[in-house]
Amino acid sequence: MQLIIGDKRFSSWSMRAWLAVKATGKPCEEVPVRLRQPDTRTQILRWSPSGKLPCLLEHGLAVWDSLAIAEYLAEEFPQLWPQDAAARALARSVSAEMHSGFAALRNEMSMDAGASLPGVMPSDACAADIARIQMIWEDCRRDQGLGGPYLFGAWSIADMMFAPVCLRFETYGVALTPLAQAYCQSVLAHPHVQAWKKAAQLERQA
Ligand SMILES: N[C@@H](CCC(=O)N[C@@H](CS)C(=O)NCC(=O)O)C(=O)O
Repeated sequence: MQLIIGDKRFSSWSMRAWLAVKATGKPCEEVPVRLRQPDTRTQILRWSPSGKLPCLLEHGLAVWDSLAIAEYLAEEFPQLWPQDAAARALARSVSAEMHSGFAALRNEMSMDAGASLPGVMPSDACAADIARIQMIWEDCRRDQGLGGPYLFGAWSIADMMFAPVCLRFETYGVALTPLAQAYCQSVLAHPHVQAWKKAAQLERQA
């Protein structure tokens, strides 16, 4: 299996797929592509027909788009989603909401993993995104998160979808409710998130 990813500093979508691969424990070759270079598009199109990363390659099959990759992996590793059907439906809902929404947050607080950039004043739209994300986290943690520190107790695709948001909140010093802050700390302490952040910091120094 190969996972084609963008820079660990910047590529939040790559991070989500990478976390899903890591959670499977399956051997996987990482193929990095530098973003923001003159030949980036050409390089990406060698692998991914959408011209976007991440892209997973296995058995001659290309799977692109972070959520499609997570779903592909979950067919073989169903433990990536919560086991209870109702919890799984909620986990899919919040993952899809993350995947298709929060444009203001993504534009105004772009990911620079491990950087410290406090002082950005969010627009009303960005503040609304931040409030909605905290509402999602509080609802999931309250209703489903009893068995562990994550949204549905155990580490799941839903947490992987929000992990880059936790990095952004850390980078931009976003003030959070106590419950959201505690959840964010749990995600940031996850060993796979730590590993991604460390690699991003090495990229910054290179
Ligand atoms: N919906 C896609 C979004 C993928 C995406 O926008 N990837 C960015 C990197 S984070 C990309 O490949 N950009 C192309 C470029 O920078 O040229 C997903 O979930 O994977």
